Amino acid sequence: MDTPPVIEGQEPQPEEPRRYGRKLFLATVVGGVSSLYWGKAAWDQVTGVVSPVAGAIAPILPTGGWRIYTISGHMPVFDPASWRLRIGGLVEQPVSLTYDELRSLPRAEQVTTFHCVTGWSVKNVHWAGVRIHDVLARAKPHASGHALQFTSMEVPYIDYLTLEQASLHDVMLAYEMDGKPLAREHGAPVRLIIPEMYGYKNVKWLQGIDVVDQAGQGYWEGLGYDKDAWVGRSNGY
Ligand SMILES: Nc1nc2c(c(=O)[nH]1)N[C@H]1C(S)=C(S)[C@@H](COP(=O)(O)O)O[C@H]1N2
Ligand SMILES: [Mo]
Repeated sequence: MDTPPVIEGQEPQPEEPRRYGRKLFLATVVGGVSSLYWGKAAWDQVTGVVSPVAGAIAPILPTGGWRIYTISGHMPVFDPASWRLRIGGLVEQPVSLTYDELRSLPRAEQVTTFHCVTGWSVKNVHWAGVRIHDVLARAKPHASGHALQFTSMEVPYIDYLTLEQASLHDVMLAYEMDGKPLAREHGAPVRLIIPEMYGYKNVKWLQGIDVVDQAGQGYWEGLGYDKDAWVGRSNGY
């Protein structure tokens, strides 16, 4: 993910509700997997220099230091009428939450730093959302469950946390970022946040959580990244 990427332009797709001046698809070091960057007019001016010096110029860009990633090149669309967060797997009572039901669970807030394994970070991100135990409570996980599988609407992006990891005090299912509903590019309507681990564990566009007996292999882990993505301790970074 840290080789200077190839930049290709792509016209905005007609069904996209939000228009950007341009989309830049950046092929990553992992063949065939693309990362998506975009921004408004500013990107056009920096096209060509963005990849080698992205870290240096990031603070002046409208993305506020974030780089937007998608494995598919197409961001899932959140439809409040049909979206559900499904809780299943090794549970007594599978649960399906609407967006309003999710929002009605106890609200948690935190300010934490977000780290991508490729070396960029965004400090002091203000998140609001729900704690995982509040989401799992109604489903009543079986004692045989030791891990959680997080499934994105962006197929086939999944990742896992052990129950122990998932119960760290600042693990969150975030539906707001910096005082606003989570934007589509950041994983609307809800994403996993685990500040102790690199970004690839922070699944965007969440649609399901399954209680499983043990943590399996997440999307990036299948491509060689560490299963336990502890910031500062994993992948030699
Ligand atoms: N569904 C999905 N979730 C994802 C990714 C992705 O490509 N698809 N990329 C991961 C990686 S590697 C990082 S660093 C963060 C980036 O978050 P951002 O796109 O909001 O900046 O999202 C993570 N979650
Ligand atoms: Mo990342």
